[in-house]
Amino acid sequence: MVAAVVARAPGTEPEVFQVELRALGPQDVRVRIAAAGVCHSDLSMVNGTVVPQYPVVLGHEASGTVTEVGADVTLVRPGDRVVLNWAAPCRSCWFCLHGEPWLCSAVENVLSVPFGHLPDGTVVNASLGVGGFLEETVVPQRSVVPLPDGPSLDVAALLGCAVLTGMGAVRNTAGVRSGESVLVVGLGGIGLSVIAGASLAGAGPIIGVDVAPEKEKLAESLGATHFLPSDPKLSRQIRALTGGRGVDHAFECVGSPATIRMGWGSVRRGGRCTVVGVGRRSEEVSFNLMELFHFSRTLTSSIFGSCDPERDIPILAEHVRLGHLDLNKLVTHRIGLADVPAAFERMQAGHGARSLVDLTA
Ligand code: CXF
Ligand code: ZN
Repeated sequence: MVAAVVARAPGTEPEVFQVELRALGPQDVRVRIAAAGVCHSDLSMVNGTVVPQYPVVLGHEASGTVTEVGADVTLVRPGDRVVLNWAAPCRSCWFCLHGEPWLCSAVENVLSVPFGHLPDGTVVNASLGVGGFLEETVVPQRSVVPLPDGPSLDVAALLGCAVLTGMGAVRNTAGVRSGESVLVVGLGGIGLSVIAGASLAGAGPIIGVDVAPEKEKLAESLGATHFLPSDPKLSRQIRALTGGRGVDHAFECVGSPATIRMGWGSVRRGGRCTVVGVGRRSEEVSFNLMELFHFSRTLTSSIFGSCDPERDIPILAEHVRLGHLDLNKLVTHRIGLADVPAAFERMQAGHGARSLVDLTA
C-alpha cells in the first residue's frame, strides 16, 4: 500500500488514501516518487474543467527513482533517475510517423488509466496514466524518461510538464528568435517557464502580465524585462514598448476568452499568438472579419510545447547543467501530500509559482 492523493469525484476536496498498486507487468517499472509539481491540470480534474475517471490519483509532473523493473524492460534499471512522461507517444500512429508525437492518437483523450485499488476494493485511476502525488507508482517503461546528470531529482519533476510545455511553446511551437519581442499573459508555472524559454532564446523585450502584482519579482528573476498588471488599456502600453507595432509573439497561459483576446490584440501585424492555456468547451472567443484580414496574425495552440519528451528533456537538463536554467526559481512552496488542497487554493488566488510535493525528506 502507498499513500496517494485521491480525488473521488469532481467538486470534492482530494484526500490522502492508501492505494494498492497493480502488480508489475513484464513491460512495467515501479518508481519511488521523489517530487511532484502541482499543475493547473490537477486543479482542472478537481473543479470539473477536465473530467477523468474517478476516483483518480492526482499528479503527473513527477520525478523519482526506478526501484523494480518487469522481465521485458530494457530502457531503465533499478536505481535510474527518471521523469514521468504523461504523454508517451505510441511511435506508430500517423502523427508519430510524421514527426508530431505530441499529437499522438494513442495519447489524445487519455485522462486516466486504472492502476490500483482503494482499501474497499474500488478501482482507482492514475491521472494522465501516471499519477504523481503518491509514494510509488507503476507505469509502462515508455512512460519514464531517464534523467541525465544536471538537475537535482526533486526539481527535475518540473521538466515533466510545466517546463516542457512552457519552454517547448517558445522553442518548438512558436520558434522565437533572438531579438524578438514576447508577451506572456498569465504567470503560473507554465507562464514563468515561457519567460525562461524566451530569455534563453535571446528574446527582448519580454513582457509578463498577471493579475497578481506579486508575480513581478518572480517574472523578473526568470528573465522578464517588464511586468504589467492586467489592465483593459494593456495593448496601448505594449505598443509603447514595441515601437507602436505590438509584440512579435504573445503566449496566452490562462485559457480564457479575455486573455486570448488580450494576447492576440497585442501582437503586431503578421505576428503570432500561441495559446498554451486550456479552457472550457463552453467558452468561445470571436474576431471580426476585418481585423482577421487586416492584422494577418497567426493564432495557434501549443500542445505539450510541441515536445517529444525523449528528445526535449535531455535538452532542458543540459540547460540546467550548464547553469542557463534554474528550476529552483519556479518553486515557491515545498509541501507534503496532505497539503495539495492548500496548493490549489494558492493557485486560484494567484499566489506563488509551483508548489512541489517533496517526498525526499
Ligand atoms: C493537460 C492539458 C489538458 C488535458 C490534460 C492534460 N496537460 C498537462 O497539464
Ligand atoms: Zn501538467
